[in-house]
Amino acid sequence: KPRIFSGIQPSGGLTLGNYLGALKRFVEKQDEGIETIYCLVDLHAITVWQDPERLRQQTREGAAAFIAAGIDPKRSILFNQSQVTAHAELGWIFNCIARMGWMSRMTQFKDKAGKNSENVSLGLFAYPSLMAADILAYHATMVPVGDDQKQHLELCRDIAIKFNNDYKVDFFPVVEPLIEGAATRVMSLRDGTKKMSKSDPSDQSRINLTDDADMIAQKIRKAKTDPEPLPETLEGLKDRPEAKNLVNIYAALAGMTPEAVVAEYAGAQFGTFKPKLAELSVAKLSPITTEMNRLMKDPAEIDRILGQGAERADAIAQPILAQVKDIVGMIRSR
Ligand code: AQP
Repeated sequence: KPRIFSGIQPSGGLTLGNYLGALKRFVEKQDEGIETIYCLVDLHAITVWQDPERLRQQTREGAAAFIAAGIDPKRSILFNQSQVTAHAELGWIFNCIARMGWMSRMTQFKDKAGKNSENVSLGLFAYPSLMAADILAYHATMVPVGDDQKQHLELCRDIAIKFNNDYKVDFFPVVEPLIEGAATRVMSLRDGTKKMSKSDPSDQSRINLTDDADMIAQKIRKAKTDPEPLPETLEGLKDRPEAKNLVNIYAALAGMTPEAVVAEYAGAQFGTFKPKLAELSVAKLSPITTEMNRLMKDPAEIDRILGQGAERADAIAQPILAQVKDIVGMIRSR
């Protein structure tokens, strides 16, 4: 039976990139009736130092965003990672399966560590092996993510295969990334070659799910573009990363293909297209923002939902972890 797992880091407020690349698709998968498990990955978030009070706040805000976007905590399992200890335990076992060389080839690690790799946390290096544990602790086979996570999911496969080979078992399934839709990589509004990111120092580079209508309109108006009008066909967006990004965002929000957006706006100037994009963004995002704000008024209720989700997640992960311990040769006598 197919089972979906995915997560988002509560390392900041969620962006339009997280929404289109991940959250919106989490909801679609839930609504298709597939078993869905979604997680605020707080253990991953602390691979970079987080202020404790803000981490709590961002985890609740993330949960509120999931629910406001359409995740139903009855139909999906929604929880924060640290409440289910199987993640950390299996993560350790995978640290002993994964190879240093595999990890050193991860582009996200190289990007985040920059020139300072001696001084980043050991956790940041091991990030992908914990991510493999997140998924495989549930024997999940499908993982909806943005394009930036493709390499980590290939590594997750490598870990599953090596575990199965090392212990001569057929235990962990092969995981399939679900990277689909018009906005698998939403780019920065200031630089069409950089990913839109929570941690970009410029707030103008991203749309946050907490931005109000005026802020969204202002950021889109100021978004970097070139002076050319929109082309007749997609081919004409080649080498125009900023223009292409805005078209892709429009397509994903409207539920259209990028081809259809270009066909509709062929020859239009950005002076015409940007207000339309702003209008569409506000129409799609402001109901989510309003609902998030309402949910955030009752943090105890959010914590209760996360706790219940964690119990359900634990019930799936514990038996799988117990089997892993048996396979590896660990005594379980209590
Ligand atoms: N720009 C993006 N376009 C499409 N999808 C994206 N995702 C992130 N940015 C984009 C997808 O969102 C999910 C959760 O990401 P994450 O929070 O675990 O970490 P991240 O990818 O590192 O996100 P950020 O925003 O860039 O955070 P920081 O700056 O803290 O690292 C993933 O499925 C991801 O693909």
